[in-house]
Amino acid sequence: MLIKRSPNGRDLPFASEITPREIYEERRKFLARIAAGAAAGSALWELANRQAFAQGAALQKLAAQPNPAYRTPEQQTTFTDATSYNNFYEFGTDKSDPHDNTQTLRTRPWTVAIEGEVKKPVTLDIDSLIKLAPLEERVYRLRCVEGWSMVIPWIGFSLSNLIKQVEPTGNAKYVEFISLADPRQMPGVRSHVLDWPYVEGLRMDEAMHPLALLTVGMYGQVLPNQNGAPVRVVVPWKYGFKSAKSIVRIRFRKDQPNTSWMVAGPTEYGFYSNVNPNVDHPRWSQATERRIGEDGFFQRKRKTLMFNGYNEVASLYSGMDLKKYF
Ligand SMILES: Nc1nc2c(c(=O)[nH]1)N[C@H]1C(S)=C(S)[C@@H](COP(=O)(O)O)O[C@H]1N2
Ligand SMILES: [Mo]
Repeated sequence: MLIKRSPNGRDLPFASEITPREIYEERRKFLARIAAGAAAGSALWELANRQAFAQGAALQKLAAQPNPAYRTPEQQTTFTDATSYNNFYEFGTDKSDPHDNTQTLRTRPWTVAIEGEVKKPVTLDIDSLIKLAPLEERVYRLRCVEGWSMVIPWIGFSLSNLIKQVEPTGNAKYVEFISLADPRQMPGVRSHVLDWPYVEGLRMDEAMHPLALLTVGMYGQVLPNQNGAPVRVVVPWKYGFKSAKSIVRIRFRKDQPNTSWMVAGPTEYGFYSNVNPNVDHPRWSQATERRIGEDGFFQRKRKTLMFNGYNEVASLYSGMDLKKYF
């Protein structure tokens, strides 16, 4: 795959990603015909499948009611940017790797085990999980600790809907999110950049906050693989790495989980990781950010906002020294 680099080093979208929908539909029909015929299972089938994925084969539509409480006047990031500039280390560490490599991720069948300090532990099939509560569209900013941000129309429902159903015990003080770690589907898992599986976590009251979104789609469609299909969390007041992708296990615990990023760099990544312009990363400032899509010579630097602008979460941290609990 030829990747053109823009002068600032950011990958430009492939022309093929802006293929009109009719053309994807044709390609899909073509693929279905191949699948039905002798080519199925052959190298040709594999090749066609890979190519269709890389060219942005149409994703299944997902209906969701826009929730007016979670809108923003800011311009939304384009679908192309949101699906070609990603972090998903299970597929490689370059921003283009998730786009290029996640076609090997199999999102059906998929189950999520809900376990630990709950009265009703359960293993849910993804298709029943999606039906636990009405799907909403919520436009959230997501800011990466690296200093860039996007504005994305996510689809999902408050994680609290799921938590209430499994009835946490009095011992449940934290929730741990565990991503799939299958080296056959995820080539990056063979490298040692992080301790696999990818583990993230929230304090119970954070997880219960209505903003914390159990996410199954974006832009009116199911989640693209590179964005963490079939289910991830989005915690918009925290740095992006708290929003674990492709989750297979949600565990309720007494003690604070050891998250992958804390293990990788304890002085750089704390458990809370709230977006905070007053607490710099040891190697760079967190005072400003660049909005993906605004790149270019005259790119404007945006001021990073406390809690990424989601001030309604401030009361969760009253009395806490957020420099100490970074
Ligand atoms: N399992 C897993 N989840 C992950 C990551 C990852 O490498 N593996 N990267 C995180 C980081 S650093 C960011 S910024 C966001 C990016 O989400 P997006 O690609 O959908 O914008 O996903 C987060 N979730
Ligand atoms: Mo990130």
